[in-house]
Formats: sequence, structure tokens, C-alpha cells
Amino acid sequence: MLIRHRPDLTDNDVTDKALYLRRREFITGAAGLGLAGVGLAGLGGAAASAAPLAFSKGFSTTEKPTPRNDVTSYNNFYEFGVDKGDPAENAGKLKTRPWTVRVDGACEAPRTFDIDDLIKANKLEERIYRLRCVEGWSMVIPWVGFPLKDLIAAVKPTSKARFVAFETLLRPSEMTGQRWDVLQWPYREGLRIDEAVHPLTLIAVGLYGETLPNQNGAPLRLVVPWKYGFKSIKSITRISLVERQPPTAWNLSAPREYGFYSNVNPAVDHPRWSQATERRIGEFRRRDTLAFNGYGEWVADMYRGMDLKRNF
Ligand SMILES: Nc1nc2c(c(=O)[nH]1)N[C@H]1C(S)=C(S)[C@@H](COP(=O)(O)O)O[C@H]1N2
Ligand SMILES: [Mo]
Repeated sequence: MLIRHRPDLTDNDVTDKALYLRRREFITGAAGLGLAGVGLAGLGGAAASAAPLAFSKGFSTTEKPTPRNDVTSYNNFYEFGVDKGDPAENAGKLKTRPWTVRVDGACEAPRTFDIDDLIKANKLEERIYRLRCVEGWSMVIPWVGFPLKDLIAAVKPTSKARFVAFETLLRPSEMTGQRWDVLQWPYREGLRIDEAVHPLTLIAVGLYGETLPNQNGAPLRLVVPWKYGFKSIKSITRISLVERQPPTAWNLSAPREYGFYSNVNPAVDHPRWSQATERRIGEFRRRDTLAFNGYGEWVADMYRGMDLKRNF
């Protein structure tokens, strides 16, 4: 199935509007949460904007996307096995319709969304992002999705919504890797509320212009491009607004190795390997890893005053 996207917008158009929206949010502070349904692509050509060119990489990198075949055959999705080829081989068993996502917790309007209604109700955009796995490899992936902040705004969060907890489906009959306790199932992840409503944080429902292949997290997954890939939880069934920092699958399994924040950070090594460099899938030479995966200009402010070696 082909997803409607907007080939009429160039990267610069999209990012100009993104900058415009983002500025407005920062000015209005918490009121920015009320910007429900204002998809960037939905502004059309008329929106006023005066963006510095430096922003043109913020929302879509101009780097060459990793070939589709690599994006869909070299995966981490432990619900289907621990080897890179296992998800492509086994995820076909997962039934992704019907599918609902419960969004609840500290909000005035908790709701259960049907995935097709959710896709129809939101303006989809293409976002080409770098993805850096904590294992030391990276890709450039053209996602199709919508900002998580729009979904959060739809349920009207209260002031008690300080974190967001995410859960993947639990269904060992189809997710055959869930028969083994390599992680505590279901897979769980979490973000601080400001990270969750950051304009870069995406709910992806597609890649390369089409619906997500199961191995990439169909029918919907999170994409947080400045954090290690494991934060980008796949095949989500529940999103809860919570008061306290929620437990996360990798932190539960190895707290010394995987922290809650997990911002890409070349200066903080994993206990068992360096994070200074990475291998871009399809390339031979390693390249330097960038702080916040190259998105620091847009996200570093959220961590001002925090010790990122302790809060790894
Ligand atoms: N539910 C779930 N989500 C997950 C994982 C997983 O095992 N289960 N693996 C994570 C890891 S380690 C990475 S690097 C990315 C990989 O996403 P991709 O296969 O689409 O490139 O998914 C993340 N999301
Ligand atoms: Mo990863």
C-alpha cells in the first residue's frame, strides 16, 4: 500500500515550516501542546517563514538514504529473534490488522485509536533521519509519519504528564522470540515529556513511501533520531502519560550498559565498546559519531545543566 506523502515539498520547504512551528512552540511554552493536528506538511505554501539555511538538515538530512533492501533486512527486533536477519524472516507472522493503540494516563481524554483512523487523522510527512544503533552501526532512513506531539495533544495531557511510557505488543504466538526471556516482555521504552513533544520525535507508519514492513515495526513505531536506536520502540500498542520515569526494557536487562536517556554520545563509551565511531551500513570505513547523532543544534538545550556521563 502506498502512503500519501508530499513530493511537492522539498526538504527546505518542510524544514522552514518546521522551524517556524518550533519557534512558535518555544515561545508559547506549554501551550505548544495545544497545536493538535498542525502537521508540518499541512501548512501548504502560504505559511510565513524566514528560516536560516542551517536548519535545512534538521528535519530531513540530505545524506544519501541507506538502500531499502538494507533497511528491511538488517534489523533489531528481538520479538522475532536476536540475529539481524531474523526479523525479516519471522515478522511476516505478525498480524497488524486489526490494531489499536491505547493512549492513556495523565490526560483528560484517554482514547483507544484504531491504526487506520490514526493514519487518516494525521498529516503524514517524510522525514529522512539518521539512525544510530548502540552496537556501533548506522543507517539513513526515509520514514513516513507524524509528530508524536500531535497524538499527545489529542488526549489533552495534564500537568502530571512528566514522562511517556511506550509498550510493544505481547503476542508470543506470532512474536516467536517472546518465547525466550532475552528481555522482559513486552518491550518497553520511555521519554521525558519534553523529549516526547519535541518536533523531531516521530511516530512512523511507513518508510520509503510505503507502509512499514513488519520487521521495521509495523504498523507504527517511535523514531527518536538523537537517541540510540533501541529507544525507537516498534509495533506499539500502548502509550501512557505518567508522573514518574518509566522502566525500559534494555535498562531493566542491563542497567550499567543502557541508561534511560541513551542520547547518542561519542564521549561516553558503552562499558564493552567505544561509541566514538560507527559503521554506516553499506560503507567500509568507520565514520565519527556525532553528539546527539548530529541533532544537537535542535535538542541539546533540553539537557542543559545535566551531567550526560551520569545520565547516559
Ligand atoms: N519492540 C522492539 N523495538 C525495537 C527493538 C526491539 O528489539 N523490539 N530493537 C531496537 C533497536 S536496538 C534498534 S537499533 C531499532 C532498529 O530499527 P530498524 O530495524 O527499523 O532499523 O529498533 C529498536 N526498536
Ligand atoms: Mo540498536
